[in-house]
Parts: sequence; structure tokens; C-alpha cells
Amino acid sequence: MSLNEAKKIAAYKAVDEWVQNDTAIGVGSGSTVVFAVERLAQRVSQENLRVVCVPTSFQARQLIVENNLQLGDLDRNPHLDCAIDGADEVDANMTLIKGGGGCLLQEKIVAACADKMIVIADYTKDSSKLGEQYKKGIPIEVVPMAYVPLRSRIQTRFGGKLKLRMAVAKAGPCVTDNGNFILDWDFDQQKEYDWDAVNRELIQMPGVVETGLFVNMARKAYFGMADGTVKERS
Ligand code: ABF
Repeated sequence: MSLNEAKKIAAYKAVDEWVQNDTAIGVGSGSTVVFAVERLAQRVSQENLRVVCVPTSFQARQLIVENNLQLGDLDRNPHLDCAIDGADEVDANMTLIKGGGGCLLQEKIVAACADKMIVIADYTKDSSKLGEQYKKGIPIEVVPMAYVPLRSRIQTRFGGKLKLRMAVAKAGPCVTDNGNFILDWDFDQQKEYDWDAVNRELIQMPGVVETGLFVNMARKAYFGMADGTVKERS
């Protein structure tokens, strides 16, 4: 089974199990979410469901609009029944690395407004320990003027190395939907980190806007496996 097929079976299963009539849902970002939106659009038209979709990024917004789903926002829908999103890695404790696509801030805001966050992923995201699968580090969204001092401060405090994420053409830094920069933290794999504590401490550093560490947020994860089955973790 290809990676795309694996993403699709995970996304379809999550949408079938969690989306109900008369609900508001958060729509995550990334390539797996494309399949979730596809399935959602099928169900909405076949079952005549009333579902409002709140996007987590420009990409998610486009997907909702292109699939003729009802677009909502947190002003009108501050309470969401669930948020369905992808991840870069999911460990055995359901701690996630997110933000490989740069949308971590809005993804975390939307997930925090939802009763439950449901993760959809292919088998390459399934790990026992963070860093085992995703090798690009933990994304940390920072205010542009603070990226240099934060880079050394985080390195000194927690070890590893931080790199300013560059735009695809590498002519300048990658700028998020919120006008910020991203530091990718290649943490020290030999160390045992308490991710909840690390996350809390990072958030308190002036200039850090949000981290791609999602601790105690995901209720359930669906992994599309190479053999065509869907593995579940909660
Ligand atoms: C977003 O998209 C993320 O936070 C994560 O970086 C990424 C996962 O993308 P994909 O589904 O393409 O693997 O949800």
C-alpha cells in the first residue's frame, strides 16, 4: 500500500467515526487532511449532514471552500466538537510533533477549542519515542526579532541545535500564516526529556509564540498501515 493510500484509510476511518450531524469541526493542515476533507464532503452530500468547518491554515481554508463545505471561524464557533489533524510524529504517550508544514499555532488554537483532537497519519508517523521517526526537529514559532537570542537560549537550556527554517527557494526565512519565523529544534536524542515540562518552559520564553509539541491534547490517533489496516492509539 502506498503512503497516500495509508493516509486515506486513516482519514476516512476518523471522519466516519467522529463526524456527526449538527457539529462544528476543526480542519487541520497537511496532505493527510486532504483525504479527511474529501471524505467529509462525500458524507455531507450523501447524508445531508450539517457540519461547520473551522480551518487551521490558509491551505485548510482553501480545502473547505473547494469542497463546498461550510466555512466557520472561532468567532462564530468558539466550541468545536472535534478537530481532525495530521502530525509529523506521534509517540507511545500520544505526544505529537506538529508544525512540519508551518501551521502549528493555528492548529494548536483550534485543537484547544475542540472537545477532542483526532490525529490521522500514515505508518511513518508512528513511533515509541519522539525523534525516532521525524528527523527535522521540533518546530518552534517565534517572533522574528527574537530568533537569534532564542536560538542560543533554547540550545543552552535544553541541548541540541536550532535552525531557522528557510523558505523553499531558500532566499529568505519561512514566514508563517501569522508573520512569524520557525526555529526547528534538533533536540538531543540521547537525553530523556519531560515534554510537558519542556513545552511549558519554552512557552514562557519571551518571543516564543507556540511550539509544535502537543502534549496531552490528542484523544485518538489513526495510522494507516502498509498492510492496509488502520492502527488505533488512544
Ligand atoms: C500538519 O501537517 C502538521 O502540523 C504536520 O506538520 C503536517 C502533517 O502533514 P502530513 O499529513 O502531510 O504528513 O497537520
